[in-house]
Amino acid sequence: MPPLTHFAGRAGSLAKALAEASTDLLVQPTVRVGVTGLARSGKTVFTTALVSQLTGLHPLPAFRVSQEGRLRRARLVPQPDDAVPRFPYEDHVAALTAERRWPRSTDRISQLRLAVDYERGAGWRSGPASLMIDIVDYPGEWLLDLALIEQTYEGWSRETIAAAQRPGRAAIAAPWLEALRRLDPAQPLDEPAAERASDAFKTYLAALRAGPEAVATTPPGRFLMPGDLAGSPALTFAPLVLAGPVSPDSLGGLMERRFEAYKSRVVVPFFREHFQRIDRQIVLVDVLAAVDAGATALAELEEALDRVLMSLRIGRNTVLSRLFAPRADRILFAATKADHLHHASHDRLDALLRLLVSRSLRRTEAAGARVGTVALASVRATRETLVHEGGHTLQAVAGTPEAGEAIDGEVFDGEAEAAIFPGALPERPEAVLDGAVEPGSLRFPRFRPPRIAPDALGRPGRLPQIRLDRALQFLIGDRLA
Ligand SMILES: Nc1nc2c(ncn2[C@@H]2O[C@H](COP(=O)(O)OP(=O)(O)O)[C@@H](O)[C@H]2O)c(=O)[nH]1
Ligand SMILES: [Mg+2]
Repeated sequence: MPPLTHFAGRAGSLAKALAEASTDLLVQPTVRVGVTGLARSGKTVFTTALVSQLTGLHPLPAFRVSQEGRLRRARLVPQPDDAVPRFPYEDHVAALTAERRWPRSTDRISQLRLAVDYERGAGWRSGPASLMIDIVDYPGEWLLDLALIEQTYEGWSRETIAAAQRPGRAAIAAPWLEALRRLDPAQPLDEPAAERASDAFKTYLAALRAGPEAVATTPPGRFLMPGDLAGSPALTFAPLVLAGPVSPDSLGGLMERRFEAYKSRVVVPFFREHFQRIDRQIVLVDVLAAVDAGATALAELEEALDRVLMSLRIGRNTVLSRLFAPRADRILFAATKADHLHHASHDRLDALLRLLVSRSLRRTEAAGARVGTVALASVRATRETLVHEGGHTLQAVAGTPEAGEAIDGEVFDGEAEAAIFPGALPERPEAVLDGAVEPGSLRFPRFRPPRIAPDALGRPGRLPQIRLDRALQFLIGDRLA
């Protein structure tokens, strides 16, 4: 009997081994890359540029698989998730190359799948291989909502109203706070009153974003970036001044129910279905815009980074970490639009972002994932040049300012080129946070995308970029080794 048992045991494990080997063949190696950042940080341009560089097999020196000549083919294939809109790559790349205009902005999640064939690096497993890269572009505003999950309606109301009373916000918040005073949470449930309260709150949030803080960090994220929920009752709520428990058929009761529904129907599904499945995350940050806007905007940007890091590396012992432990093991923060600066300042821009992120890492006690920073331009709209001004030679950038852009009183027509000295970032990044850069002293006109010469076959040539190759190496280099 013993031999038979023994044999049966072996057969069982052999069958299991075979089953595992065959599922390995069926399951494609896949990496899910999340692209996020607040509105206008450069997500659409980054995703378009990334796909264009890979599918065009353009040389990317710091991206090892490309540098070593091991990249064979990259093509777009149907994405696995039917419920998520596809990222309209073809429209965006045509806008950039054929029309020389930036892609139109979008406010929702979208996705693409790239199938990459490559040659493995030297070693025992060398030979052809393939990797599916799923790219998910989603608004960074939605990450702000993670903070809501553990909050009650009462706590959220109190905190949001208190934040509106910060000294710098007085003027901006006044109309909303005034409207709040006229609302009684105990008043009978009344839909038009709920709508008015919610509209006044949304107007306040929009004014915050348009004001000197420039960066939006006050949740709910969908109020700033509604996606396909625009106009839905799920977004018709607002904080109220509460004096105690509210009855279900009062205005306060309605608001509380909507707040809870927002959490369970909007926030939780987003974190479960999208955020938690991301393997590698890039967070785009328009650092230059914040530097130029001044100290308040920089402070607000730091707060936004804290919140992003908190959602990416939720502390070990919280309720949130058990619910939403993210699996991303590499997080890259990227300062975008570096082409506005001469390359002498690119390292300074990187150093400034690194300083902001490291301060935030200390505050949030984030741990676990590898965190990197880079200063990049997904699409480089300028070239470098020198300008002579008052006996000095300055390191400048030249490009085509968008029609209507004005620099030193000159208004551009969208065709003429201009060389511009943008100003330089201080050598020590700390100096920026100490206010060494006068708000408005930097010159960052919006440039049109670059003119691209067609290649030998008449196809659109490659889009110039800055350090996009470094970003790719950090994000997925190890998966193409
Ligand atoms: N010069 C330059 N401008 C950029 C670059 N990336 C984005 N932009 C500018 O930033 C704007 C917003 O970018 P977009 O990708 O639409 O931002 P999103 O809202 O995060 O998707 C664009 O319309 C461009 O004006 C870049 O690499 N270089
Ligand atoms: Mg976009």
